[in-house]
Amino acid sequence: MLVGVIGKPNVGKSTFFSAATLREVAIADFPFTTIKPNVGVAYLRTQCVHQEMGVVDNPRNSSCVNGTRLIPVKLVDVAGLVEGAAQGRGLGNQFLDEIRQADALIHVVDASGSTDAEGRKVPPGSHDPLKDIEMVEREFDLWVLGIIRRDWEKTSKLAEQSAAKITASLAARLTGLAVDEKEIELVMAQLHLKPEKPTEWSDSDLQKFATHLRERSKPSLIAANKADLPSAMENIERLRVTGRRVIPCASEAELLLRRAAERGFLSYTPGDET
Ligand SMILES: Nc1nc2c(ncn2[C@@H]2O[C@H](COP(=O)(O)OP(=O)(O)OP(=O)(O)O)[C@@H](O)[C@H]2O)c(=O)[nH]1
Ligand SMILES: [Mg+2]
Repeated sequence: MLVGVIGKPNVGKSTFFSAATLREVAIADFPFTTIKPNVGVAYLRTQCVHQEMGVVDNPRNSSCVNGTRLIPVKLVDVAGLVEGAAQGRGLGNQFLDEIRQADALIHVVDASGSTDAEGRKVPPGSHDPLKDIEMVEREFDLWVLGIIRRDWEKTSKLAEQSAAKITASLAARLTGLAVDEKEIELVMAQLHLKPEKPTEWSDSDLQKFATHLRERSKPSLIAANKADLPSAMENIERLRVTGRRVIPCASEAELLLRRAAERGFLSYTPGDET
């Protein structure tokens, strides 16, 4: 299981990553601190079934600590994304290549609104994090659209003339994104796109296709970070009403707690109620 940690620059992606994996990585209050991706392992907590079933377990890929099963999840923390990245701005779409195989995404946002669209510091509450979410989703979609559009005229004509399935050629070009034929078929049905007439699909159809594919193949949640700052509260509610899955977090505090626990200064297990 691979989870990509993505978002605009300077929102706390690496802090979140470090708090989750305890890996030491570069963290600083300016954009593009991270250039090369950081990879580490975090653990998902779940109740182990061995007690309920009255058996002695012997987990191979995870561990059981006092009845809590710790399931390893690989995280990849990448460079920040800015408007125009799909066309090469900022660090461009190189980072997108690093998360193409991700099974899911954690989209970190600065819920306190204290960084502008490019990740530079601004007074807390003066930037709208919803705009950042929309920008990152748009850039991701444009990148997928770029892959679909490449030689689209030729590919769609060829598929129609030879009765070869457009689904198969789309799956071949999207395989790097961990998208399969079944997902492509489902999205086509959802959008009422005729598989036998791809030359009739409009550009707006292709755009919707890219968005739906992203939503289906890269399920994501919003980590509403910097929730410790007072200006975050109102924004978190605004983000929630958009219907997205929003989890408030304070990665800096979490990282401090985990490091203190690691050094034995206090007892803290991530996910504990208190
Ligand atoms: N108040 C507050 N600050 C935070 C929190 N998490 C991170 N920060 C600060 O935000 C700044 C940016 O943190 P990074 O983790 O480097 O951010 P990033 O998104 O990885 O940045 P880039 O790699 O440059 O894109 C640092 O000064 C962190 O200390 C938080 O929960 N609350
Ligand atoms: Mg970083």
